Amino acid sequence: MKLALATRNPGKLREIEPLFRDTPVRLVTLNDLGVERRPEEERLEAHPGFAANAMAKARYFHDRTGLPMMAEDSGLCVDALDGAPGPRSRRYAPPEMQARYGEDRANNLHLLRQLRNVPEHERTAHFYCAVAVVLPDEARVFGGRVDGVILKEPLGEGGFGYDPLFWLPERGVSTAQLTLAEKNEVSHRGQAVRAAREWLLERLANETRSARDQ
Ligand code: ITT
Repeated sequence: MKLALATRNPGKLREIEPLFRDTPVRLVTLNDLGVERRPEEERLEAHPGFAANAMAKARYFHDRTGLPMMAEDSGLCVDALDGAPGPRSRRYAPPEMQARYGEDRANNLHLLRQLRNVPEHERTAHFYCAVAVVLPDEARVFGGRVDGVILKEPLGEGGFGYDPLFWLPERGVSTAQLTLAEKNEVSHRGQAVRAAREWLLERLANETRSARDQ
């Protein structure tokens, strides 16, 4: 089965691809398919919730390609900021800052500034990920969440986005200090993608069984 992955974020691609290795699902990316970026794509993520954004992206690219499509919307929710940046995580820092420092670094700097007077015990946060799968006859959304604490300075070189600021108390590391496989074991994305994968594999197994029984 061919499944297209509707993301233009290389960090997400790196994490999702290994989760489909050794399965009958063959992942193809928007790049592989030559799906060029259009300005209207920015408006797909205007909903207030992760699930609605993920579904909007999956439906949009399903309509554009005609292929089974998986999309995800994810972000960081900080308790002391009433859940911000949330679904606006990629566009959190002001555009001038993003132009000057690059997206991820600007967002991290901006977050540290917003939390500068917040003590350690109030810096709790979570990453959330919604994964939407759109097939010709059915659409589903799956969720995943990981809890942590926002550090006062960046730590680690791996991952992407806010990983250098996201501390996992049980493991005693930031998510930027985990290998790809370790991050997938615990992360919001790992959980949501595995749930989507199990559902797809179950569907495939049922289809094979009913084709055999006919
Ligand atoms: P696509 O829509 O093309 O998939 P995007 O980068 O626009 O890619 P989102 O709108 O879902 O994706 O934004 C996700 C942002 O949330 C991402 O840019 C990071 O800043 C943050 N984020 C999500 N998951 C993360 C993770 O595992 N580690 C660190 N930061 C993460």
